[in-house]
Amino acid sequence: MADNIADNKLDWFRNAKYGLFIHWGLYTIPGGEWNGQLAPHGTEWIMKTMRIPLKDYRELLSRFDPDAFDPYYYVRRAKEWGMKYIVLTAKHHDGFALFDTKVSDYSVMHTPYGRDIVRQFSDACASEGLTFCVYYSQMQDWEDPDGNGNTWDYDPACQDFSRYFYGKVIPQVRELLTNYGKLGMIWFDTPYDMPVALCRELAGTVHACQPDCLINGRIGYGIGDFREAADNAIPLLSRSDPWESPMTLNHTWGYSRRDNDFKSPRQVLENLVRVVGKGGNLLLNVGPDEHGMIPAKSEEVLCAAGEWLRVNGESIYGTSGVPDFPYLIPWGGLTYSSCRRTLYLHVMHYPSYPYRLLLTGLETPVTGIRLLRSGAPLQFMQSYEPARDEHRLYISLPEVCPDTDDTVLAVSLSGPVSVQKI
Ligand code: JFZ
Repeated sequence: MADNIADNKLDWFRNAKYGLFIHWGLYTIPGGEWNGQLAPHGTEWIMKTMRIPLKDYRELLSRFDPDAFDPYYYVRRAKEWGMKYIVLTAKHHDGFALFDTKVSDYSVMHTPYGRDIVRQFSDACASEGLTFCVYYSQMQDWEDPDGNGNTWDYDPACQDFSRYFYGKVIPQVRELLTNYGKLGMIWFDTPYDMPVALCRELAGTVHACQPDCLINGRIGYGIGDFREAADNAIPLLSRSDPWESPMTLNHTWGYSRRDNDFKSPRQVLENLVRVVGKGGNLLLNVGPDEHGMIPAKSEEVLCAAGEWLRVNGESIYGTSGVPDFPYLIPWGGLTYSSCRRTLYLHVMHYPSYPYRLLLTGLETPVTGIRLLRSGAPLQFMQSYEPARDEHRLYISLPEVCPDTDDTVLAVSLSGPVSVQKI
């Protein structure tokens, strides 16, 4: 697996491993409920899923006033949690802009709050040394008569998408790439059946404004700088090209008054190890509430996962995809650093007596194994049985599990990792 060998433009992304996604907009205010009815899914889709007339949805402008919002709180917490970049929804599918756009009055500047939220995050990230990125929905726009998706206020037959594309998308993307400093990435979404020529033109606009600004895979047709996995999805096989998996903490991107089914810290770590072990980045979401605050449960989970990362970050940062082992790993997952010639075993299901772990398929000779947290050396036995063509590594573990969420063993190798193919 290529380990962080990448052209300069992608280096920061490959090394980041972990980012904070922020879904925030007018949909935050209803939080998944409208006139006593619950939105069927995705609170940020409430206008479409409940076919809310634009004249009613626009009323939310007068209620957008996040009195407790502090951008530095978000950026400092993201750093504490081990995240290296932030992706903020500058404009989601409802068409509402969190920035001071001159293209449309459908923005945060026309609310009681009246301040540029993209600007505040951009400044805070620059000040705190985090990479700032923006999400932009380039096809769906349920406010604009020529945007895709609002079939209950507008007649699709009368829509002229190119009028929307050249009248709103290109000018707003230029505003984002011109007025908010260096962006790490622009995160496009749901290209649907957008003509490939327009996707290429959009990419050209990004490159013309900021050549080093990455474009995610959802610009469409493989034009992006890296592949975007489906929501909450992890590829089966490891990949050497850069990719990212966007994930929710509960079941919705936008804030929800009802959905309290949050992933545990352990589930977050399992996903992080699986994604990083296959060569990807995990982009994990929070949906601020109407006061501009991070939901308490989100903070609790991300804080606990961040504690683990503070101690075990060596097994995540500076690693790359692990070659696919011949058997599923029943006790956890693997990450690998070629520059440190170290394979990290993430033990999430700790063995009972006799406290012995087995890894099958590793061909590279092992020179030593230690508990990452304490550095304590561990006894191990490595063997190869020709008759069964089987490489086995047995490791003796302490009786008391050092870390119930994920105990990391650092396996030092005599050379580049080599895995048996069966
Ligand atoms: C999209 C948005 O519709 C959603 O609101 C959220 O912003 C999410 C991050 O992105 O949802 C998608 C887009 C693509 C897939 C699934 C959901 N997909 O490719 O399976």
